[in-house]
Amino acid sequence: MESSLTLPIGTTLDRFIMRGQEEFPGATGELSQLLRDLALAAKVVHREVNRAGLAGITGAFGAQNIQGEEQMKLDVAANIRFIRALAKGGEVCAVISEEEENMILTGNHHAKYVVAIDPLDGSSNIDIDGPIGTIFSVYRRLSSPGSEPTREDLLQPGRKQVIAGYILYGSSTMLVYTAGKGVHGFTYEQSLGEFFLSHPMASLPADGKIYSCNEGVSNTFPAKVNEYLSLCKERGYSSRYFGALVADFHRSLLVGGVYLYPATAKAPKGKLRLMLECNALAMIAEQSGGKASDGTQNILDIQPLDFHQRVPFYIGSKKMVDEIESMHRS
Ligand code: AHM
Ligand code: MG
Repeated sequence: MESSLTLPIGTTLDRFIMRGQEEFPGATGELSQLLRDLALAAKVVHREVNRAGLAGITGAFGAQNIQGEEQMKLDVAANIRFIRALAKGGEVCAVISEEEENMILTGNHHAKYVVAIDPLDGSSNIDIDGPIGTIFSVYRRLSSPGSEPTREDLLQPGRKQVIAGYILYGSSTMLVYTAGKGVHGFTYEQSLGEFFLSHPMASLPADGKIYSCNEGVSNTFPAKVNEYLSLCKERGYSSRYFGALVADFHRSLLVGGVYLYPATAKAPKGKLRLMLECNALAMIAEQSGGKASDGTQNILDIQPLDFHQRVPFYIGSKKMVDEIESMHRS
């Protein structure tokens, strides 16, 4: 048996992307470069997350985002890092971000791609050293390269994503993405400064025994959702909730389960943003055997009308999401 001292070092994200590119004759390498730009920004944010307490970047920034939510210093720092990386990389002509009201034009009018990003999700975990994440979606623009990008370039259903992914800053930092051919996870090796392939062709279990939601506000959930939660309890399922979507979803990806954020009294349309949080995870779920729904339809089929549009969100093991949908129908 091979000693752990001599195990091969593994496949870096860069090498994996290059191999993937070779499968598409005629590929120009722009998407590969875009992914590398995101990975570079992820490394910088990883560093900032890890020393946040020392570098004085925990706590509130002192301003609110356009939804009136308090911005944390790390929210603002991550937003700058990712947008700068995408603008400098040159492959993206426009970006929308949870932290920005309007579309940001990068100045690269000749670029073919647009990006929707939540630079730092689960902000309330920053100051307690809990897991947080970055969520991103890449689309091919609809307008002609060379012209000024339009709102419609971004307002595309999740089905049109060419790449979707997330970065989880947890007990280790992981980058998970799909380009439509399965889902692959990479773990960050800090001392080498590289993401290494650790979860090739991840498969989200078809069924699970964990449900994940903010039960503290369940008295304002729709009755059908509470019926489902009662069923989970009758079956002896476990409840787990980080309060950070990426971390809660990542658990489902690895061991199965369902995450629920229905409409509540405080968030009558749901809390999570279709374009900035839900679509990317929905594509990853589908590509790994899972499913995402708003209770009545597949998240990926919803035509967005607004960059910051919210939806009720159910995601995870297919059987569990199907059951939630059928309870909504009944
Ligand atoms: P944020 O984008 O302001 O961080 O909010 C999104 C987060 C999700 O990551 C998480 O699942 C959810 O909000 C938690 O909300 P709540 O505190 O209402 O349970
Ligand atoms: Mg968010």
